[in-house]
Amino acid sequence: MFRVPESHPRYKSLLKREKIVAGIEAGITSRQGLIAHGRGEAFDYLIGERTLPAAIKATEAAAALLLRATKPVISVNGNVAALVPEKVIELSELLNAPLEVNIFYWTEERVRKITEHLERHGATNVLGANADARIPGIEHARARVDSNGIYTADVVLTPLEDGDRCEALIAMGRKVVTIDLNPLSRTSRHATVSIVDDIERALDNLIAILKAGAGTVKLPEDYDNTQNLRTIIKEIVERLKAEELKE
Ligand code: PTJ
Repeated sequence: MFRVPESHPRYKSLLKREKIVAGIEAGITSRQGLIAHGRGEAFDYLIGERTLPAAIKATEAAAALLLRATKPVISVNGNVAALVPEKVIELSELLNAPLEVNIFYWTEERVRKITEHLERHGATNVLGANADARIPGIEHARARVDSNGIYTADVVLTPLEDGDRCEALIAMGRKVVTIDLNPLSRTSRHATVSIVDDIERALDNLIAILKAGAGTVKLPEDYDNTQNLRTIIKEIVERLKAEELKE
């Protein structure tokens, strides 16, 4: 990896880029993953590269939903595997939930490489290589899921998702938690709980909330995803207006 000096004002952001590039070189991340990452970066710039108050509320709701789940599953794609392997493994241990490799730009080789990458980082329960079931209503490879994993899960965490699988899972009666910096994406709008935050920050917060034992949000009584997304958009607009005033 290109060595980014820690003193660089954009150190964290540049390091994430390096992880995505390394993921591509290792055959884990798709080349399209670079474009997806760039879109995420652009939203993060508007957000101010910090966790918005409404995103904390969403993260607490996600923690409540995942803790209440009888069979939670964490979906992992090429970007997630490159950026936060240790964090998804820690989350999977805290929730006793399997990781399932589920990718849009599917190749058998990439599924194997992502699985091995997660196992090298210590994961012991990685599904996806023997995807033997199909999510109805999806024509692309994301439909391929494990009958012991996403197919029979009650709550699925799908970070950095590309849209229609979230809708299809909801149509199957599943609850979906997503992490997506774009509050306007189809995934964000259709999920049960959308955390509009960078994956690294969101997982750090989620893990801290789970370790602390509880959040303040008790789903489903006091959580409304659409309302939370509206608040997120207001918080972004307020930040942009405040920036406008600075010289
Ligand atoms: O590994 P594969 O084959 O499954 O492909 C993965 C990608 C991400 C390439 C694929 O799912 C895709 O094309 O996704 P999209 O449609 O670009 O959507 C990804 C979403 O993730 C976008 O809305 C981005 O804003 C968001 N995003 C990107 N980077 C981050 C992010 N959200 C949170 N944290 C990030 N670091």
